[in-house]
Formats: sequence, structure tokens, C-alpha cells
Amino acid sequence: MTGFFFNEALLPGGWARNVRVTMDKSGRIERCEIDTSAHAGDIRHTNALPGMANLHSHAFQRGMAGLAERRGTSDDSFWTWREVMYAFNDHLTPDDVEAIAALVYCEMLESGFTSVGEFHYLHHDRDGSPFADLAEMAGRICAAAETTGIALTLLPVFYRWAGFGDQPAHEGQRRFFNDPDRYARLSDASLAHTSKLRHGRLGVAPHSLRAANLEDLPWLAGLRPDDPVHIHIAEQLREVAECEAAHGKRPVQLLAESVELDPRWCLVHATHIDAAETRDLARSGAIAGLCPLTEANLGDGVFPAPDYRAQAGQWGIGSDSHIRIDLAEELRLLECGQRLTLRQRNVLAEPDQHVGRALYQSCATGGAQALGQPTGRIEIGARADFVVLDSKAPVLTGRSSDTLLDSWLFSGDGRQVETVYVGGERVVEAGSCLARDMISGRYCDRLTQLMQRINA
Ligand code: NGQ
Ligand code: ZN
Repeated sequence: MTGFFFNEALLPGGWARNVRVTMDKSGRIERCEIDTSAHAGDIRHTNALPGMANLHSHAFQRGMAGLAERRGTSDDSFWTWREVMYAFNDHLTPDDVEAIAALVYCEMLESGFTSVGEFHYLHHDRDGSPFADLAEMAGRICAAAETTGIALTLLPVFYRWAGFGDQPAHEGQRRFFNDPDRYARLSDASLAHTSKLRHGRLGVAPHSLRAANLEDLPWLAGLRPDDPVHIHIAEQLREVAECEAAHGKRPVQLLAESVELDPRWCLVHATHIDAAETRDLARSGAIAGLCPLTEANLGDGVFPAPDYRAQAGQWGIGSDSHIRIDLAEELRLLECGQRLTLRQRNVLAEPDQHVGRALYQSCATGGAQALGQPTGRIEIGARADFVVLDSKAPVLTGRSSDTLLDSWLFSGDGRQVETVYVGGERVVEAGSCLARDMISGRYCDRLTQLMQRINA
């Protein structure tokens, strides 16, 4: 049987040498042997890392990267960025969304992400009316995943209110809005699309405690009882203050008291948490969904990673607004944000441990849990998702195992990702997603037209 043979691979227990992996028909790892030799016909690589999950994506926002970097008349903030984002998404057609998502997923694969959680809320047509297929846009997201080969956990977003206290959703949010009945139908219609994908999964996602109220949460969490539940939370200080004003509690505290937080849950950002919330989140087994590049770009703040980690809190990473899509850079900023605030080095690792491995393994396993995808570990039963680095690249020369990983994450970027497999199928070769040319050509065509419409 054809197998993979790696001179070294990062397994759950650490780096192993001369690793041979075989898989079953569904693309799951059947055997994993170390200190062995290659069989004739094996696919050979110098190294392999487990595939990384990108646990939080709003694919369409890739199309507006760089369009919100001009200072306005007053202080700019997350909230002024959001106005620009709303104005941008007003123009998007299903063809635009599919073309943008395909480029996003292509870029993700090329940087080492093998699965994505699409936190999808652009549901309706430009005037706010539902498409004939309520899940038309979800179908476009699935089509983009199919084109690229990335594993997809689709998270259709429940968005009902404009803010705390059940403020009615406003004009800029018309394309996101659903009542509970229509959301349940949207979820079913989305399943018709995700179930056609080889590595598709469907979860649920109350947008935030601003856009879903406390009564909405239990039935949403119960709608798909075995699947992931994602929510934005405590990203901005203003949102914490509004939550305290409306409910007398901080967001994570309020959420933890309103629902049973458990390993199905992913709390995206959770930037502003106090000591008690840090403890409760860590204990719950839920995932903190950190998006370092977006959180920096939007001026959100810095997650209390050392305290959370000290209490065995689990996390993963997402590229969220896609101001950049680069796995190495996300992990680097997760660590370097702490270095800048604490004025220390090598913060997010145990004594004598390499930071690269600590970051990579914790985010790969946490991200896989958040997406309900059998990935993030090279072990029996996991999907054969592998990321192979170009060991001949200048920044990786002479490195192996932990120094290879540290050098990639701290001094490299997506350019050192050579080959990527999802479920044993090659999706990136010589650094390029297989459908790269078609996808970028279509993206550029759509974006040219879109920018003309926006600037008209
Ligand atoms: C989003 N993005 O849904 O795209 C949000 C902005 C909001 C981030 N939170 C909108 N990064 O939170 O209301
Ligand atoms: Zn988000």
C-alpha cells in the first residue's frame, strides 16, 4: 500500500525520525510507525507537520484588506472599520463571494492551514431579501472549499439584533438578519451543501452577545447538539462596558452563566477577560479563538495568554478579517504581542521548551477541536493532513525538528511551505495551490469589477 515517509515528523509526543504513515480510503491515518524505513512507492518528504486549523474566517473581508487604513476625521476604531466593512459587503454578489473565498482558501492552504471555520453571516441578497435557496451564499463558500480542497466547518451565523437590549438590526445589517425560524431553515439548507463535501461539517454560530440575546442561546446550542458552537465575545472594551450596562456582568461571565460552556464551544477573541473569566474559560474546555493579526489591525487589545495557559486553557488561531493570511505570522504575533507587553522573551512555552512547538501544537489541537475536524495531530485515526516545509529554503537551511519549526515561525512565512496534503490528497505543490492560476484569475476579474462598482 502507498504510504508517506518522512525523515522527521512532529507527532503528539514530539519530533520523531523516519516516520512511515499509511491511511485508509477515507483519508484517515491507519498506521504510523517511527524509526522505520520507506517502502517502494512511498511518497517521501524531509519533514511533516500536522495540518493547522484556521478557526475563524470571514472570507469576504479579504476583498477589503487595505481599504480601511485611511484616518478619518475623528479617532478611528473597530467601530469605524465596521462601517467601511458594511459599505463593502453591500456590493457583493454570490459570484464575488465565491471568487474571494476561493482565493482565501487557496492562500490558507499555501500558508499551512488545512481546515477552516467559516463564520458566515452574509446570507441574503443585496436588498436584504433571501435568495431562492436560503443557503445560496453558504453553497458558494462550500464550492470555494471544494475547488481548493480545504476542509470546511461552515458556521452559519445567527444575527438578530443590532446591539444589547434587543436593538432592531439596522439597514447595514440587512443581509445578515434572520429570525429563529428562518435560521433553522437556513441551517438545514446549509447542510445540503456541506454534506456534499468530503471534509465538510456544519456548526452553529450566534454572532455575539450583541446580535443574539440570552434567550436565543440555548436553542441555538441545541439545534445541532453534537457540532461546534462559535461566538464572538469580549473583543472590544466598549462591548464589555455595554454588556455590563445591560446585564450587570462581563461578557464571558454572562455567557458562562447562561449556557453550559464545554468543548463544543469556541469563544472568538475573548480579549478582555478578568481573572475569574480566565479561570472559568480555561476550566470549561472551550477554545479561545485568537486572531492575532486581525486583533492588532482592529486595535482590539492583547489576550491574557500567559495566565490562560498557566491554567491549561485551550486555544487556536484564526485569520478572521484576512488583513494578511499567514500561519507563521499569526503564531509569531501571538507570542510577540506578549513580548511587547511583558518585555520578556519566549513567553508561551514551558521552561526548556521551544516556543515554536508549544505554539504550533497547542493551536493545531485546539483549532481541530473548535472545528470538530479530525486533524491537528499526526496519529492513528486522525486525517492525513500534512504540511511539508522546504528544508532547502535559505531561512531553514541547516535546521531540523524544533529549530526548523522555530526558524520558520519566527523568521519565515508562507513561502517556505512546499507541499500540503488534506486527507492524503496533495492540495499544494511547489508552494502553490493546485488551482491557483484559475482562482487568482477569477478573483482579479471579480475584484476589478467590484472596485469599479464601489468607486462609481
Ligand atoms: C464581523 N469582525 O462579524 O465581521 C466582526 C465585526 C461585529 C470582528 N469582530 C462586526 N473582528 O463584530 O459587529
Ligand atoms: Zn469575526
